[in-house]
Order: sequence, then C-alpha cells, then structure tokens
Amino acid sequence: MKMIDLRSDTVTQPTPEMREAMYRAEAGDDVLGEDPTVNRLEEMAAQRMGQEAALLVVSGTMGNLVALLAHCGRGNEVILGDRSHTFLFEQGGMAALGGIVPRLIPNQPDGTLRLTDIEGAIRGDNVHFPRTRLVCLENTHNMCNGTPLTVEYTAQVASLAHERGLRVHLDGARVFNAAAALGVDVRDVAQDVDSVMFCLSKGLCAPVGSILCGSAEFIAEARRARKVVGGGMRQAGILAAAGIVALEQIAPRLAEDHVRAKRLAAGLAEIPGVDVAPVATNILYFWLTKETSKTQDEVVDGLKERGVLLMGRLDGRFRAVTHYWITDEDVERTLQAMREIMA
Ligand code: TLP
Repeated sequence: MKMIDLRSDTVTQPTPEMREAMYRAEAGDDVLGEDPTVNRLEEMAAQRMGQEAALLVVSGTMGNLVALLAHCGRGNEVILGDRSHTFLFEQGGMAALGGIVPRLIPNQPDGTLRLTDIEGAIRGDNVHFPRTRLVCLENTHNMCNGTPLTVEYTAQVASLAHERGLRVHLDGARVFNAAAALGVDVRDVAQDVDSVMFCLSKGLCAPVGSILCGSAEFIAEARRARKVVGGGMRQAGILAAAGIVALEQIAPRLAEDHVRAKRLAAGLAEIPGVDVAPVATNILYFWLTKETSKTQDEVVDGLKERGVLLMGRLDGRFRAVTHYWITDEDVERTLQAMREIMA
C-alpha cells in the first residue's frame, strides 16, 4: 500500500528528471565561485524574482538567518509576525547567533501585519532603544492557513518601511505557490522587497536547498554570512542541478496542488465533526468540532493505519499539505479513510 504523505511538502522526493540532471551536473568549488551549475541556478533565480543577485543556501532556515545577519547588526531590531515561521520554528537563530532582537506584532488571520502595527513598532531615535532595521513578511503564510499575501499589500508594507529607512525581507519559502494562487508572475510578488528567500525543497521537489535573492551588495554580504554559519558548499552543482529542474518543470504546475487541496477541503467539510479553514494554496488546516467524541490521536492513528500521514496536534488543528506526489486518487483515499474514522 502506498503511504499518502500529507505531513508537508518537505517530504517530496526528487523527480526522475532531477536525479538524471544531478547525475550529469557539471560541478566546481562553489566557495571559490567556480561551480557553473550553481552560478546558472543563481542567475536564473535572481532573474525570476526580479532581483539583482542570488545565493544558494542549505535550507530555508539558513536563508532567513543569513538574510537577517546581512541586513542587521547586533542589537538591531526586526519587526515580524507572532505566527511567523522565523519566530516560531527557527530556534530564535537571529537572537541566538546574530544578537538581533525580534519585535513581535500580531499576524492577522490572513497572514498580514497591520500597517498601523508596523508603524507603531518602529523605534524612534533614542539612546535607550535598539534601532529598527527590518520588517519580515511570510508568503504564503504557513501558520495562517497557507494564505498568499497580495502584491498590493506587499507593496504597501515595502513603501511604509522604505519611507522610514527600513528594509523588508520576505520569507517566501512557498512564494511560487503564492504567485500561482494569485495568478501573477512570481516577480510581481517579490520585486518590492529588499530580499526574498524561497525553498527549492518544498513544493518544488528538489532534495536540498533554498535561494536568497536581493541586490548584488546585499548578496555579497549574505555570502559572507553563509560562510560563517558553515554553509559554504563545494561541488554544490549536484544539488543546484535539481533546483534548475525545479524552477523549469515544477514551479509552473503548482496550481494543480492547490486544486487537490481544495478538493480535499471540500470533502472534509462534508464529514460531520470536521471543520475546515479556508484554503488558498497547498496547505490545509482542519479540526474536530465539539459534536464529535473522537480524539486527535484517534484520527492521526486511524489515518496512519489506512496509509495516510498528516501533521496532527498542531495547537488543536491538523495540517495536510498537497504536493507533486499527491494524486487525485490519494485525495479520494484520504477522504474515504476520514469518513470511516469519523463514522
Ligand atoms: N516549514 C516546515 C516546518 O519547519 C514546519 C513545514 O513543514 O512547513 N519558512 C517557512 C514559511 C517554512 O514553512 C519553513 C519550513 C521554513 C521557512 C524553513 O525551511 P527549512 O525546513 O528548509 O529550513
């Protein structure tokens, strides 16, 4: 029986085309700037994001960390959402390793930060205060139902930040999903921010890697920061080759995953005892209502017995994420399993 793995899009295996490209990849020492495949991927990525330059990093966490290290000095403050991945799930790396102070403001249910909250959190020039340097956004917003932030909203935040002398970093781990959901080019989503990180190893199916994009000057600084956290890779062309296939072949098809997530949500919503959050991309949250006596463990274990894996017990919610390897049939099998468990 095939396991239907909906825990995350991080579980995606590389495609056969990726494995072939990795096998054939030309490689060199990337710390010396001599890996032709890495250089090609970085150029492609920068061009797609409408930014000057790009840097391949090991992971999304490293991409966000080196972005913050490159934007901020020790004691500087960063405004970010209280449900952001960078705050919740990256071990406070900005503070632990960079001496950077997180200034939290509430994420609205759609993943946005209120402009008035951002404005209110910007520090004045006062010897008692840290200096505010950066605003961080997340698009799509993982914990806020995978919601995409609109191009207009991002432009508003960037314009407010820039007027006040701040920069904007976008955690765009799933920025291609955002573009697909909004029906716009990814460049439109990323062009107003000063830096954007996106992941090759989530819905884009590559085995390893994320990319940080920004101005040439910023990327030069980020390259230093990557080295000090031990992220300088040598013959990384082997990994970059899969990233090129990801951009060329997988990015254009992400809307299919969104259709399947919506189908799954519609089916779950019909099951008594289950409530579903609105779905816009490939991330779907649902939970049990008071009218059922089933427990979260019964659901997670029952699904597992029937060959379906998902993230359970996330502050009372379940998360299911669709991706390249999830088919229409897998969605139907998952719904059938849920109907049996809830019966
Ligand atoms: N998210 C993972 C887990 O860490 C929760 C997931 O399964 O969704 N930004 C965002 C918005 C993310 O969702 C993630 C990973 C990261 C950054 C970090 O990327 P990695 O795992 O490559 O360090």
